[in-house]
Amino acid sequence: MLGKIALEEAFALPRFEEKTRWWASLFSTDPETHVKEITDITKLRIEHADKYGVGYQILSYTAPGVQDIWDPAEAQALAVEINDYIAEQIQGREDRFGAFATLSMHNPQEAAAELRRCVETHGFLGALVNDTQRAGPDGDDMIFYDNESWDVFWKTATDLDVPLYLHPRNPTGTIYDKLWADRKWLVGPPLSFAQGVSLHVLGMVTNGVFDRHPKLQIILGHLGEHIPFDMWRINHWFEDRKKQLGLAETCKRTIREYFADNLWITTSGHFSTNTLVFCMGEVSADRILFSIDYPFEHFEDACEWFDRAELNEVDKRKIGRENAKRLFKLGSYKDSEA
Ligand code: GRE
Repeated sequence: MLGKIALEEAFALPRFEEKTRWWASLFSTDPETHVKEITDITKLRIEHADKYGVGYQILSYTAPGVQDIWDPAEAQALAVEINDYIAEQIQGREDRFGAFATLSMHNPQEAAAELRRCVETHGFLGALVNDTQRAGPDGDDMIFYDNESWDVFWKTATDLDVPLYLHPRNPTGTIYDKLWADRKWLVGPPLSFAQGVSLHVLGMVTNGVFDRHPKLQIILGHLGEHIPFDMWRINHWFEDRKKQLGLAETCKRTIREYFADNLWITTSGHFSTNTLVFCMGEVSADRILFSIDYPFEHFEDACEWFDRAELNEVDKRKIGRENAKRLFKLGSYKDSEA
């Protein structure tokens, strides 16, 4: 399929080359290529995209990014630097690239103001945040965005009518020491990423964020960070026990309704037709978006898998680009019929 749209596509600042190389050494089979790919913005990405039929990419700053910085002033300065950098890099290539804002999530008002600046002055299409914000004197605290102090931020996102991509980050500090240090191979894609994001987003569901902000749109990668698999069980527990659990007050709709109205999932880093078809059954093809997870994954693997997957053509077009055009209002996106 030509003209696919992809939206979990990472870049890094060239000045952090050493850090990028270290991260790549943990996760990549070819760290040198990874460093080149993640710091390139428009050359290699367009070559890959042309070869594999991707018309439009939404770029975001790599994990853990600003969520790893527990000093609030330093985090804010870095977010602004990243946003201005990527805006400049993709200028003139708006036919092929959009961007998500990078945000320091220490302070809801400040995060809201930076989101507004990025959308209004840079034309960004939303934000991507790497799970909880590290905070506190030694970075061991975690800020979740599921309590009422974040309402000002979620209101800004809905006023601006842009989605937020809730991306994982690696476990750190005490949580790492207690849960993961003795089983470190489970950090990242095998388990910890999905566990972190699913906890956070189900916290948003049960703490009433979507009831207070019914128009809010949140995107989850990796085919929904394990939640679709547990949909029946979560629904069963919440609905049968809502009153008993005291949940009826804060969580007025069913988990399936939040998925139909507020949540999207992408195929980033999860190229299994079996799992995709299963997710289509649980959340419907109307809420699934193609993505790659470049350069942690390859265009070739994602695109050849998707193009060959045995899906009906209507669903394939929805997942490959039409849903993204609808969510991001890419009406003028020219490659759509290419
Ligand atoms: C990511 O998307 O940020 C990521 C990593 C490390 C491994 C896989 C992955 O940071 O998708």
